[in-house]
Amino acid sequence: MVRIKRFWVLGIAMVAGLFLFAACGGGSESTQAPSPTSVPAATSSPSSTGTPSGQTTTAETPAPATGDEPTGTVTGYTWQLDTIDTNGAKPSIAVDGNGVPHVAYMLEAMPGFVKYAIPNGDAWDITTISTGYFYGPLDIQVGGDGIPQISYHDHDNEDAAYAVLVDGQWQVETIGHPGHDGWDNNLAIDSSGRPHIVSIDPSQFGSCSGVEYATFDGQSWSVESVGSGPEPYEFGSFVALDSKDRPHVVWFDDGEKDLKYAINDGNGWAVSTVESQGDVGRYASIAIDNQDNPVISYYQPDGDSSGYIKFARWDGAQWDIQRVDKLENVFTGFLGARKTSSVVLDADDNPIVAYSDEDVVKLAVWDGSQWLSETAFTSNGTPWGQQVSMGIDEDGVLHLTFADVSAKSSPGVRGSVMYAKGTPGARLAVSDPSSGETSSSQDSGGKQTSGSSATGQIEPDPDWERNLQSVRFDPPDLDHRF
Ligand SMILES: [Ca+2]
Ligand SMILES: [Ca+2]
Repeated sequence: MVRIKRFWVLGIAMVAGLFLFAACGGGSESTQAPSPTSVPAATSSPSSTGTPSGQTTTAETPAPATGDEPTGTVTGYTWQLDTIDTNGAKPSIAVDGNGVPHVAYMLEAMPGFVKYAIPNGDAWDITTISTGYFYGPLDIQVGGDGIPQISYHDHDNEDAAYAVLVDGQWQVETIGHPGHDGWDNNLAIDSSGRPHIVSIDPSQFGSCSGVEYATFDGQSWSVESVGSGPEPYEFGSFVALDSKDRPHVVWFDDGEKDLKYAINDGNGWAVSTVESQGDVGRYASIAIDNQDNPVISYYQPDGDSSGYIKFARWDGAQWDIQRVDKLENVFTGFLGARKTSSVVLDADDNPIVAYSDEDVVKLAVWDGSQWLSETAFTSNGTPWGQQVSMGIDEDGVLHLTFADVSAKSSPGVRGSVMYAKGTPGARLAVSDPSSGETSSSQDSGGKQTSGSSATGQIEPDPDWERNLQSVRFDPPDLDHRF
């Protein structure tokens, strides 16, 4: 009966959505870019590490020593693959200050679960945090205090949910707020150890609120609209905090088919457009560099099942946008792609992007002048979940989690939750960027095999443009709100 009721509710929501545009006033003024004002002080000096430009160039990589077999891969990473759990979906990962990966994953079922895993020797310690009817993506982060926190959508309570590990016990609470909200959850932890959660109060359930932002002051939660206007779930939302704890938020504007960005400098949200040409900006991931400037990876469909992974970097004055790679086997929709890419920055602020479709999990590394891309894992008949989450530790080791999908039907997908560790090492010489090279890397999991490697010579983007809209940042210092 619960199942019948749920689908009935979904049906009502879909009908309600037809009237939403008018109900919300049909306006999208709140998504207009703010008037150009000052450039953030923190970005006045450009990165010294080679800001990505819109053009690709050939690396001047020395040839391998004569007579030696090249070791390593194009990107230089050696991979170890491990299965965390054979029943789960939509995992997320965070790496603590000791380089230990913390993984959260879920099952979208009635009942489903949210679980937490950390390595213990050669195995994983797995804890069930909550059981019920939940939807992903969820997110996990670890604060500077080493405490893991998780956020997700509680479909029973129709709210965002939050869990934190306190004295060895998980404490779970829902973040009560009007609307069937808390979808497409993403979490950041500030310098005080407090959570900042961005999620969608979706138009499918009649809301005009769209992207919502929740904070906790130690006593209670506050939830506010970022100013997106009405948005559906399915395309993700992502938040990162800079060194001043200012939240930077990205999402896909489904009405305009644009990639949107917002920052709150303490005086409210300033919303602007990162890229607007064509249908662009789904499943965005954001990170903040050492200059407090945002970098974003995202997806641009190019047909029903293919599209580009793109990358945008705020260089202090404008967004530099370029293509990273192309995915050929993307399945979209309610049971399809979600967090298709994940971006991190290395110690030199060079971006590293992991991304996935149903066939491959790939990695692209910006080496200062070009993207080096490589297939880390290829599916062996069971499709990948097209969702990857990545962290980087202080040694530059990459920690990835993703899942395969052995069953795909409502209410959700399920399969095996994987963990991959990428240890940096020697990069292969890049002799001819236009032709792919093949190499192999370790495959400790035995289930999937590593595949081809190539430099990232992606055809020029005909839609490429520099978005000259300034973003209102300006505060010399942000008073911490806590
Ligand atoms: Ca609610
Ligand atoms: Ca709400």
